[in-house]
Amino acid sequence: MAGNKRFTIPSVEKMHIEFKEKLIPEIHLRTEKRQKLASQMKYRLENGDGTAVYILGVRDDGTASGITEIELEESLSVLRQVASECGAAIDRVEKFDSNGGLIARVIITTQSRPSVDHLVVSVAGHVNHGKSTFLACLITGERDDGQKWLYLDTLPHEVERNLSADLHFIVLGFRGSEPNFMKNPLDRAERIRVTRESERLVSFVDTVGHEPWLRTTIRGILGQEIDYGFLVVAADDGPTHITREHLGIMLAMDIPVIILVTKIDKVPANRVQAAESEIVSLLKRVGRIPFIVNSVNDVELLVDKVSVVVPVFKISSVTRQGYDLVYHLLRRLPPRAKKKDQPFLLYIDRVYSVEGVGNVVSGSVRQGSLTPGAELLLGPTRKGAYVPVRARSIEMHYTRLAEAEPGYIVGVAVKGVREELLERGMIICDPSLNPVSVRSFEAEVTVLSHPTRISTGYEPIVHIHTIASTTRVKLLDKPYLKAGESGRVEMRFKYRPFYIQPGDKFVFREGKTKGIGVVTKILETG
Ligand SMILES: Nc1nc2c(ncn2[C@@H]2O[C@H](COP(=O)(O)OP(=O)(O)OP(=O)(O)O)[C@@H](O)[C@H]2O)c(=O)[nH]1
Ligand SMILES: [Mg+2]
Repeated sequence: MAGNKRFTIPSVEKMHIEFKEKLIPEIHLRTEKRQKLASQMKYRLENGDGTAVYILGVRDDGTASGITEIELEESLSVLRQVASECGAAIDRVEKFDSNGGLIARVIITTQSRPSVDHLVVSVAGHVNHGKSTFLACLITGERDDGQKWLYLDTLPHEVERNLSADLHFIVLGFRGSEPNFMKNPLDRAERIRVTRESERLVSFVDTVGHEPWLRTTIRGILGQEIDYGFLVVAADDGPTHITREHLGIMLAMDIPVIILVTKIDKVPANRVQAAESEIVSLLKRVGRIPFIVNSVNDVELLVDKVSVVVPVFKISSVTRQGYDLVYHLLRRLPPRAKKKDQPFLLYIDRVYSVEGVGNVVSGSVRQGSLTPGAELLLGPTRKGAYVPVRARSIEMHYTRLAEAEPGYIVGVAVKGVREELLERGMIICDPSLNPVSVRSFEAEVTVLSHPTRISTGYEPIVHIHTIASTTRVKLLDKPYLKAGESGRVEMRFKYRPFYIQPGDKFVFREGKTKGIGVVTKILETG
C-alpha cells in the first residue's frame, strides 16, 4: 500500500475535482447512490465550466490508496453511465502507477450539441480551379495570397505537389447573420469554438479535381449525406470535361447544384462573360435552368428553388468580390429533408485509431440519430456477418456531441471490434435496421460514356455510398448497352458483401466508361 502519501494536483482550481477511492457498479449504480453521484457530477461540471475531474485511487482526504486495473474498469463504467445521465462523457483517462496500485485522473466534459441547423456542402470541379482556396477564404474571411489552399491540403504530398489528394472537411459557422470566422482553420480549438458557438453550421467536403483521383471525388459526393453541391469553374479556363463529369455525377445523385465562377480577377470582363455563356449553355444542355446571381435580391428569389434552378455566382478569392452573396446564400439555404425517425445508419468512410480512445470510424449519418453508449451492429464483414459494438463517444469537427443527427459528419469511437475488421463501405447501424449482407442485386443502369459497348461479363467499379467495389454485370433485357442507352442488369459484388437497399443510386466506371444506376431489387444475401 502507498501508506500516507498525499496526492496533490498543482495549480488546478479544486472546485471541479472529486476524489474517489473507487466506484463499484453494484453499489454506486443503485438508484439512491447513483442520483447522489449524478447531482455531485453536475455540480462539478458547472463549477468547471463543463469539465469535471475525478481522481480515482485516492481517498477523500487526499491519501493515495491505489486500485487494481479491474477496480479502475468498474469505476470507469460507473462514471460513464452517470456522465451520460448528466449530458457529459469521459473525455480521457490518465493513469499513474503509485507503489500500491493505480491512480487515475478521469476528465469528464459536457457534450455540447451544435446547432440543429446544419448543412453539408460538397465542393467539386476541375483541378486547380480554386476549390480549396475558396473554402479557406470563406471560413477565414481573408483574401487569397496564393497560399490559402494550405489550410485545406495538409498532407505532405499535397503540400509538395499543390494538389488536393484526399477529402478534407471544414466548417463555416454563422452567429446571427454574421459568419463566425476562424483565424487558423488548422487549430483544433478554433474548430471546436466555431462548432460550439454557431447557430448555423455549414460542413464542407473539399474534394479533388485531379482526374486520376476521380474515385475520391465520387466518394466526396456519394459517400456523404450532401445537401448541396458547389461546382467550381475558373473564369480563365471555363468549364472543362471534368466540370461536366462532376456536374453529371451531382445531377445523377439528385444533389442541387450551385456554380461558382472563380478567379474573375485574373481575366478581362469579356473572358468572364464567355465562361458564363459556356456554363449557361452547358446547363441548358442537361435540362437545367441557369440563374446568374448579381444581388442579394437574386439570392432571396432563388434560395428555396435551388433544386430547379442552378445559381451561378461570379467570385474572386483574391479580391473577395462576390463573397458577400455566397455568405448570404449559405445563411439562407434550407437544409434538405432529413430521415430522423428511422433506425440509425452510417456508412464508414474512414477508419482510424486514436490513442486513449480506441477505434474510431467516421462518416455521415444517413438516417436516424445516435447517442453515446448506444449498442450498434457493425458490418457486414467479408464473411457477411454483423458484429455487436458500442458507440463510446461521438465527435463532429473535434467537438463532443450528445446526439448525432442525419447529415452530421461524425467520428464514432466504437468498442467491441478489432481494427483489422474495419473497412470503408461497411456500416454501423441500430440493430432494429436488421441489416442484410447483399452479394447481388438488380439495377436500372444508364451508360453515359463507353468507347464500345457493354455486355454480360463486364466488370466495372461500383460506387454506392462509401462503397467502391468491383462488380460483375449480367444484362437482363438486352444483349448489349451502348453509350446513352439504359437497361436492366444484375450486378454481383466480386469480393465481399455490402449493405445496400433498393432505391440506392450509384455510379459505375471502368477506364473511360462511366454510368449511373439505381438499385431496384436485392437478389442474393448472406
Ligand atoms: N487569381 C486568382 N487565383 C486563385 C483564385 N482562387 C484560387 N487561385 C489560385 O489557384 C491555384 C489553385 O487553387 P486551389 O485552391 O489549390 O485549387 P483546387 O481546385 O483546390 O485544386 P485541386 O484540389 O488540386 O483540384 C492556387 O495557386 C490559388 O492561389 C482566385 O480567385 N483568383
Ligand atoms: Mg483543392
